Amino acid sequence: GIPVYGIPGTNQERTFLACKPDAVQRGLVGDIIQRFEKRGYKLVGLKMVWPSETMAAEHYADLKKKPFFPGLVKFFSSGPIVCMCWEGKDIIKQGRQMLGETQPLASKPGSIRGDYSIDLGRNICHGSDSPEAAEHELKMWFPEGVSDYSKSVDAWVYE
Ligand code: IDP
Ligand code: MG
Repeated sequence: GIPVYGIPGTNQERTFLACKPDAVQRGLVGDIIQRFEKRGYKLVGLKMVWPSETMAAEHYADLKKKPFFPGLVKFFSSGPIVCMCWEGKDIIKQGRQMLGETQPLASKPGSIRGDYSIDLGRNICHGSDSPEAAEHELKMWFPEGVSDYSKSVDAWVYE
């Protein structure tokens, strides 16, 4: 089979997206999943996890030196998150665009953050920002792997 992080640059590119604790609390999980499903992307991994502070700190390791890091780790481990692995053409970049900007107030209506959030520290979703990040995050959150399967509808999504 292919690696958990897929094959970047192909229709089997994969990314790690997560509904953060605020999205779970606010009942936004179904909507977030539906946006990617409806667009034609393939859900290949899905589970709920309550991150420990250690996992949260590892997930955001690149932000360790930022003043908001302790608050971020506390928030990310404050309740369960929904971990997702999505597959499809250009999914890493498209996923980020569908999320919106890091700052919800700068996010366009129609994006997830633009439609459902206001404050930076409550921006409801996470998405890998590069192929390297996707590989690291998918290995970290899906050590057991994801589901490799084909969908016959793909012939109606891809030309
Ligand atoms: P991203 O989630 O759009 O990739 P990052 O820069 O990787 O943004 O930051 C991770 C998360 O940390 C953001 O989604 C946001 O919730 C939080 N964050 C980023 N910058 C700040 C800040 O200046 N103050 C408070 N929280 C921040
Ligand atoms: Mg980031």
